[in-house]
Amino acid sequence: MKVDLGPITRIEGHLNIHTSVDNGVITDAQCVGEMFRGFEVFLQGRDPLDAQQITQRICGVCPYAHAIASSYAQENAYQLEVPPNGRILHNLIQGANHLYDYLLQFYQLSALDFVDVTAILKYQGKDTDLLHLKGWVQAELASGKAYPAAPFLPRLSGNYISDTDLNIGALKHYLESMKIQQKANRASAIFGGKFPHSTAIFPGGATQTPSIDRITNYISLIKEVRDFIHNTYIPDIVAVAGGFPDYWNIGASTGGFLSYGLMPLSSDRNSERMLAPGVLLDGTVSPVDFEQITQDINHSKYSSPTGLKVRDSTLTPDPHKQDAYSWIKAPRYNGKMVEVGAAARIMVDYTQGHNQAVKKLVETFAGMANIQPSQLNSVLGRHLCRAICGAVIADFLLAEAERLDPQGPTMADITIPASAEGFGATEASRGGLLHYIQIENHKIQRYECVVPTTWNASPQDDQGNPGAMETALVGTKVQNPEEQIEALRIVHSFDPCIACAVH
Ligand code: NFE
Repeated sequence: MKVDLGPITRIEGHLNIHTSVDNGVITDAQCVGEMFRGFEVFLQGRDPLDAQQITQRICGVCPYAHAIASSYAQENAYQLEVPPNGRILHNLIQGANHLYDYLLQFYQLSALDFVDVTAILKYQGKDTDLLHLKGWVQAELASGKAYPAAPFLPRLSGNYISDTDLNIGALKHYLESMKIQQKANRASAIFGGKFPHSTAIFPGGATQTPSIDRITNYISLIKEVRDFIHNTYIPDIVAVAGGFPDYWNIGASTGGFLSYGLMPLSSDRNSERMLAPGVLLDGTVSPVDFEQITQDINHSKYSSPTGLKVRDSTLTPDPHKQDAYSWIKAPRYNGKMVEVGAAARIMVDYTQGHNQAVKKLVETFAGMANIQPSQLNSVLGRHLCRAICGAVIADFLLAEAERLDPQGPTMADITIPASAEGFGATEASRGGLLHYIQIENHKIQRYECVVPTTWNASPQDDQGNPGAMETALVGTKVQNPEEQIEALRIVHSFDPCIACAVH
C-alpha cells in the first residue's frame, strides 16, 4: 500500500513523504522537497558583502548560521585577520540561536507527537496560560476538521502518554519554553542587532560593541536559558525516553555522520573548535575534506550536470524532469550518504574523545537509559543529542562572554579582492552548513550553499542509494498504515527545514 504523508506539519517548509507499507512495515520512502527558491542564482553578480545578509533570508529559524557560514567563507576569500572579539561575537550570536532552536524543536515541533494535548481538557487549576490553552483545544475540538492546520487538533492517532499530570506538566513546559526561547533570541539580538536576520554579523566580526552592560545582559539571559535546559528540557527528554524506550531502536539512518565542528576557540579559522569536526564512517573519524563533497541530481528537478563538486555547482531548474521527485539535491561525502545534525555533532566529537563535557553527558545518559552510544542514531538519540548540545553550548557561551574585551576591536578591516574564492563551514542547529563564494571583478560569480536538511532529506543519489531520512524510515513498523505516527516521530527527530534544504 502506498501512502503520502504530506503535507508534513511542525517543520519548516513544504515536505511530502511517499511511503510504501507492506504487512505493517515501511518498505520504501521518498523524501519530496516540494519547493524551489534559487538563492544561488540571484546572488550572482551582487556585491560579495551582500551575501551574509541575503543568505540569512534562506531561513527565519537558523538565519545566523547562514550569516556565520557566509562570513567564514568571505574571511577565507579575503584572508582576513579576525580579532578575538570578532570571533567571540560570532560565537555568542550563533550559540544563543542554537539554544532557541533546540527548545523550539523539542517543545513546539516534536513534543506533541508524544504528549497528549487533549489532557488539558481535564485541567482544573488557575494557571492562565494553561487555561488559555484549554480554551484553544476546546475550540479546535468543537470545530471538528474545519481547521486542518490548527496547531493542536486534528492530529494523528497513536499511543500518546496516558498519565494526565505528566501530560499537563509537559504542556506547561511547552508554554514556558516559548518565554525562554524569547530570552535566547533577546540574547542573540544584543550582539546581533536583531532577531531574526542579524544586521551586525560581518566577515571578520560584528559591528556591535561589547560594552559591559551588553555583556552582563547577555550573561544573565543565557543563565536563565541554561537553567531551563537543566531543570526542565533535559528532564522532559528523559521522561519521554522513559515512556517510549522503543524509540532508542527506531529511526536509525544507515550511513555515516558528518560534522564541521562548532565555534572556533581562537581567531585562526583552522583552529580547534568547541565541538570537533570530522566524518564518522564505519566507526572511524577522519578529517573533513570539502573536495570529497559532491551533489547528485539524477533524482532532483535540475538539468545541470550531476555529481559536481561544490566549487563547480550550478542550478538549472527542470520541474518536469523524468524520474526526479524532489527539489532537494543529494549531497554525498566521497560518494557515501551521511547524516548531519546534533547526533552527528555529538557522535563525531564523542568518538574522538574531544570535549570532556560531551563525554560525561553521553556516558551519564547512556548509563541511565541503558543504551550504547551508537544508539544515539535513533529518534530518542537525536532529541537527547540536541539537549546535550544545548547544555554544552550554554556553558561555553557563559565562559566565552567573559572573554570579550570591551576596549578591543570587534571587526577585521575588509578589502574585497578582484578575484578570490572561499569556503566557510559551521554547524547550524540542524547540522553541517557549508557556504562557498567565488568572486570575479569584485562581484559574486558563483555562490553555493550545502545545507543540513539537503543532506538529511536528500532523495536517492545517482547510484539509487537513498538519503539519511529515507533510510531511517525504511523498516519501521507502523500501527496504522494510513497515518504512520511512527514515521512522523522519525521525521521530526531530524527537524527538517525544507526552506533551507532547497534554498
Ligand atoms: Ni531553515 Fe537550517 C538549520 C540551515 S537546516 S533551519 O539549522 O542551514 O537545513
